Amino acid sequence: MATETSIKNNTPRFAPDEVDVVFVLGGPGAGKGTQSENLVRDYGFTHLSAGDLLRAEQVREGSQYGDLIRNYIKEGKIVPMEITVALLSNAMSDTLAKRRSGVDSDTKKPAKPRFLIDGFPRKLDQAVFFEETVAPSKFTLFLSCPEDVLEARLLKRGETSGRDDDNIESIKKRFRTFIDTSMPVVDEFRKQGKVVAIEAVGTKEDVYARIREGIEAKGINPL
Ligand code: UP5
Ligand code: MG
Repeated sequence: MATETSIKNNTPRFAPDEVDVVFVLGGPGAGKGTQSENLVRDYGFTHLSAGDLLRAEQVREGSQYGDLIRNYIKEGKIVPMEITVALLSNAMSDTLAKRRSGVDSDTKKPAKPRFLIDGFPRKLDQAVFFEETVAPSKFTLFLSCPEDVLEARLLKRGETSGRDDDNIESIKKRFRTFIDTSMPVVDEFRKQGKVVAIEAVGTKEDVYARIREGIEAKGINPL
């Protein structure tokens, strides 16, 4: 199990035989959150959205990072990884502790805990750091979708979402950051043969059917 020493020694906090970690990447609005919900239901994943964790930290009373996170998200910039990795790593640890203590024992779970890490890593150094210190990934589920489709989805969601970054100025900045900074992560994992790439256009159901086929080919079976 995890200790500070193990992190310093660059030994991952969670070993690959202990957990299955799948990164979910794709442009803003690609459907990472939507499809993750399906995967939780059918495959027993625990879904950890880096963006959701950051938004929760932003409004957490007593957080020293509230203003910083708010500004980064509005500008579509990537929050310093120490913050995000700590949130993700602690959420994984909490999930495993709950599982051990038998809370939630009525929900069906896979024998080996499965995590969907949604919207992370967004930068190459984050990918390296996470895999070295938290857990190596099994593969990355990459949802690809053209920008005009993404823009339409996000503007529509922006009518009701209340998200500070669902406005056209922030959306354009998020697109830029995704292309310049996050796509290299996908390209690197592709080189390693660790990407399941899915065309994320069409209905939510169509996209999900493609995802199921892709992940089952990688050995993730339904419950
Ligand atoms: N929708 C989904 N699929 C559809 C389909 N097939 N057909 C029609 N509509 C579809 O979906 C978006 C909208 O599209 C919804 O209304 C949905 O119904 C519809 P959603 O599933 O929410 O897409 P998702 O990919 O999750 O979009 P999201 O906006 O969450 O993606 P982002 O990557 O922009 O947002 P995230 O929350 O991950 O990050 C926000 C910000 O946090 C980043 O810009 C960054 O500033 C910061 N951040 C970090 O700094 N570090 C991190 O590690 C993570 C985030
Ligand atoms: Mg999301």
